[in-house]
Amino acid sequence: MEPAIKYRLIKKDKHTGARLGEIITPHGTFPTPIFMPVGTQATVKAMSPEELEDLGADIILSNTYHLWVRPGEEIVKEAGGLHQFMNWKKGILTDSGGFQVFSLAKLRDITEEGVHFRNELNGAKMFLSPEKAIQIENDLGPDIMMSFDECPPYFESYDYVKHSVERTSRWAERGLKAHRNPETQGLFGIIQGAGFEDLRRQSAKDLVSMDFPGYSIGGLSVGESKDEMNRVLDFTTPLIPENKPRYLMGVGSPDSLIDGVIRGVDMFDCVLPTRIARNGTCMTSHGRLVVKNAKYARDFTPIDDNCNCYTCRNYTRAYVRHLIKTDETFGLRLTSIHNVYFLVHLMKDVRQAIMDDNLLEFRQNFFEEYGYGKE
Ligand code: PRF
Ligand code: ZN
Repeated sequence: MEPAIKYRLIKKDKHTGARLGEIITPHGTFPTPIFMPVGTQATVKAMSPEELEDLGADIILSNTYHLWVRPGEEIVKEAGGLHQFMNWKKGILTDSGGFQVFSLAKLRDITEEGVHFRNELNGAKMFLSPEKAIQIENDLGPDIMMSFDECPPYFESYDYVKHSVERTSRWAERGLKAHRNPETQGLFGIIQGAGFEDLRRQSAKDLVSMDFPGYSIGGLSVGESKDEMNRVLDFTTPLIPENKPRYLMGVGSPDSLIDGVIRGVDMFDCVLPTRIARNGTCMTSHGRLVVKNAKYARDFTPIDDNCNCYTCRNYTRAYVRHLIKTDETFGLRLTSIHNVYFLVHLMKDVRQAIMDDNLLEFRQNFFEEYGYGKE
């Protein structure tokens, strides 16, 4: 059997753990390291698929949990799958719903079988298990699907995290057995273990023995410091076989992307660029810019003088500020396009820096210009 997802390693950085590669999916071949914008409800908020494609996005993330609750996976399946339903022709990855249930549902009960919880919309009782999550992901039809895992709070006890990691391994095995489309959809295993090195090692060993086509690193960016996240990445990415892609889940601040790449991460996703865009905050090469501020009322320059996105090529800070201040939806579109372009192109620059053997110098310059360390 030909696996649905393949990774090709193109170059290893001599000075850091960074790698240049490509990930081959049924909807195209994409360069890594890569940033994936988030389209939770089968739409990257405020943006059309054409806008996403024009700015260079290659693969987006969507959510099993949300699409299961509304409109229901059977409707998406009937539409011809998620690509067809939302008119997106490039890559799609879905998260399994585990993390969303843990972070959204207030009343939940975790058992060996799965997770019982109440639907936030109408209070109805719901149950998600490894088999159910895989069935939904098979029906949605993304190129890459996630195993059903538990993401324990970062500062849980060693004993709790140990039991949780062991259960996540059993859930991964059950998911693998339930997966019906391994030739068209690649299923990734998710490494957990909070900040405990031996538990991360155990989790990786269990999952690697199941031979997934890719591995995610979960349980990070959940309240721990950046130094702490980097410490965990330092010992976790080397546990993943070199010929498989490594995906750091839910991470998208520019500094964490660069520091993740340096530690060998190939894929990232985050709601950050689209979320902050909707309250008028832009990421720029000179740091964050709150375009709503009064000081931009008469500023007829683009959001970022180094940016070539649709927004920066055509509109000024003063105009975008006006739209955001008056709650015009076009304003949200313009800031969202800019922020997603910014991260997609940051990764392009990072890939070029790996190619040119100057990633550490790139990091130094970027951090200085962005203002990291000055806050
Ligand atoms: N597990 C899953 N999805 C996730 C996470 C996780 O640990 C995280 C943690 N940052 C984000 N999304 N399934
Ligand atoms: Zn721009």
